[in-house]
Amino acid sequence: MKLIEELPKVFDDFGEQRKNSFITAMELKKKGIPMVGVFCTYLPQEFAEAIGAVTVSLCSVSEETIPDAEEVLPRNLCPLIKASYGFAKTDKCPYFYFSDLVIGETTCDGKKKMYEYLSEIKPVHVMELPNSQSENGLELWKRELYKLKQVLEERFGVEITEEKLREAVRRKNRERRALKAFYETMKLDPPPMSGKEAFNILNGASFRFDKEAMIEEIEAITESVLSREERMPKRPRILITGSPIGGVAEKLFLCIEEAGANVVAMECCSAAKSIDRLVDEEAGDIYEAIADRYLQTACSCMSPNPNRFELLNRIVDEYNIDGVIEVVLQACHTYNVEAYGVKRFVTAEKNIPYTYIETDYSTADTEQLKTRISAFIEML
Ligand code: BJ8
Repeated sequence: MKLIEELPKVFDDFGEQRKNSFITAMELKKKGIPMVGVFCTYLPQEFAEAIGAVTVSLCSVSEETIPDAEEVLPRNLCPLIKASYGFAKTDKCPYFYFSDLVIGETTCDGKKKMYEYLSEIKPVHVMELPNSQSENGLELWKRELYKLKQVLEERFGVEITEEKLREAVRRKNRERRALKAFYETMKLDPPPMSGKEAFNILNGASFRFDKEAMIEEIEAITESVLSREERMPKRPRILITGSPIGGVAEKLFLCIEEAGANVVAMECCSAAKSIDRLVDEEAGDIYEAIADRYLQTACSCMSPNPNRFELLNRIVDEYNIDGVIEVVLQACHTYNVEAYGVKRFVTAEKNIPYTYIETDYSTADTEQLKTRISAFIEML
């Protein structure tokens, strides 16, 4: 495998991948390739892949259209929901524009109610996600997968055979393995790149629509990162946990890195949450295997949510974490309520410092965050 010499450029390019793929999305549409817009890690992308569609995340990371969204949605709502709806409403998101179908899930209350308004603009299919990972929950989620299969087949006129589904499962697992191997390079002490660079790659990878090419690129980046002599300075090792951080990543990494710490792990949907588990490729019942894998996602919309604590436990040990920063988006009630349990687990069971910040997509609180985060990091 050829090593990449200009890694910083690759980190920057991946950071821009979301914007750069607009043109690719348009070209795919011209070729008649269906596009499925998604909002959540619970969505089993294998089904869209099995019909030859590309999936694209519609979770907005910019506050630009929040005022437009607030003409319909309440102000006191999660910025991710408002921003995503705002881009759809104003037709400013090319990925939403190109999506033939949007698939949502009944995760948090704000999101599921937002889908009702979204369906006035685009065809939307909402999957009924159970609230728990119980046997009943698994049965319900499995039924929802059969329903999804039917919806996709009817809309796109393509049959989802078991063979196609298993092929998509194998490819998606390869993708997860490649991303996980990349992510795990941050176990090195000191880490081989900054948290922001790692985040750029992970986030950007989801906007690389040619998945085979993406896997090859990620494997080459991992090799290159591992063989790199340059390392980050040795500093406290931070784990970020909580709500999705795409819309707050810029200010967050700036504050943490300026305060003199390295973000080495992210227990959020762009990182550990979405790549931690594989689907059992050998399972006799592939629907059940897919349902089980996705249902185990460690999101706070599950009650109880033991998998998040199991994942946090592993990350704290394996990445040698010195401090945990929990980031909760404004009005994200499930992460907000779960924060107490996370704090108790991190401080009492893992014996490491924890801090909590609540924020939104604006930059107005950057100075305040800097002060709070640097006080936390000083004490590590
Ligand atoms: S699996 S984290 S992508 S639901 S929209 S819950 S921030 S109030 S996005 Fe999520 Fe799926 Fe879970 Fe991941 Fe809170 Fe906002 Fe709701 Fe959110």
